[in-house]
Amino acid sequence: MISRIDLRGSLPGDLRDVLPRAELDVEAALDKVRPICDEVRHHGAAAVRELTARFDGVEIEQARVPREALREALAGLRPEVRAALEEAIRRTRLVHRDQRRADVTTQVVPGGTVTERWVPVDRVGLYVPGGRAVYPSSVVMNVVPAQEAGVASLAVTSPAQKEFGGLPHPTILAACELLGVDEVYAVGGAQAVAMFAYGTEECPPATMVTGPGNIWVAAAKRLLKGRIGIDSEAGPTEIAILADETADPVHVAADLISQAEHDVIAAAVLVTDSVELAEAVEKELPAQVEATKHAERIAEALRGRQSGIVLVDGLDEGVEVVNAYAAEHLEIHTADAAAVAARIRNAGAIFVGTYAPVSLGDYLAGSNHVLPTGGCACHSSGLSVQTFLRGIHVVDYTREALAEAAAHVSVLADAEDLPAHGAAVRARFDWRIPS
Ligand code: HSO
Ligand code: ZN
Repeated sequence: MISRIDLRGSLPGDLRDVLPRAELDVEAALDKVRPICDEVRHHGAAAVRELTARFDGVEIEQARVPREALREALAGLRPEVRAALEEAIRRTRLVHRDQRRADVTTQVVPGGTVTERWVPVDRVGLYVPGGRAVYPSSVVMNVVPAQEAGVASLAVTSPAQKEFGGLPHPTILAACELLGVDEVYAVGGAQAVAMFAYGTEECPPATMVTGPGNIWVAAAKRLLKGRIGIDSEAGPTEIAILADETADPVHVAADLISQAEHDVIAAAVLVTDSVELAEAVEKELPAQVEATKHAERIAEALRGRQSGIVLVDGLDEGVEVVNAYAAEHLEIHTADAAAVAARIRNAGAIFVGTYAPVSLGDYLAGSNHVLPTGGCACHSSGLSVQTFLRGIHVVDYTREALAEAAAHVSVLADAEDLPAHGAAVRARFDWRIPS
């Protein structure tokens, strides 16, 4: 059900070549997405409606979800789902509130200061996937950091669903209402990103678009990046587990399965130095898969070449492998899990020990679940308050402080053959400072 990759002996030079990984060809989708974005750019709301009819098979009169529909969705939400969402919001808010940053002023010289001022972007469009994946939890993970960053204008969009009368899934609407987001659109795919990027008669343009989506959403984000800020192009979800002989194969199998549940191209990777554990997990997987609801999807994900059990000689090699893999989620199931976790440099999020499964992080740990995939964890972080802030340097120098720097500025300007730069400083001092 899952392949084995035996790296015992010696580790290859470039580990990334031998480790399992899903490939998502966003580049190939760009050509399809370009005309869609152009239509929205030139024909606004009418194009959004037409594209929604074409791609989602839903005729909508307007993209904006009426306020009343949000209230009704919350009223119709099962009480236990409401309670769970409220607790998820509370915990996520706790963590993200602590991410807020104070402005920092550095006195560089007497009379010369630089302040880094953290300013939220003006308006954010949050994409929430629809279709097979109904993720109210992703509404929480996107909205909370934006709110805690102080973003003044927040809009959510999610695909129109035929079965819900052209509105997004009611649980998504209910989550928006719980979070106090009243600007919601029933638009999905590339046209949703374009709607936020260019604006339409119905929807003012946004400065930034965040949130996970399918390949068309990722392609539109790549295409329109620059005009809008984006977070990351979230690819299929990944779980890596680093485990030794102390790990419980039942837990390991259950956690691999939990993320394989997302998609047939989701990745589940176990890295271990214990052949006994590998064998026990190989035995455990089919039994657990068979008993679960989405058995076929999960089996396909586990069989796919993006998933596998990687055998290594020891924990040191295991750490090296998972650092090279840079998983979106990394679980550590080893004797001293916290010590091993401290040695991890590349991961979207690290889950330490038996009682911190990824599923906890998906909903209720307080951490964010919008995380870098496809190895991007070696250079990027997950969604946070920081995603929505810009650090603006505010430079404030007195006459004396500038005078003191003027000669150095002139020398460097001349060294770059940009003498007018030096002159701009000297102009304030009757040109008297020599260059
Ligand atoms: N594991 C997904 C997030 C998610 N799981 C949402 C369940 N719902 C990507 O981090
Ligand atoms: Zn998940």
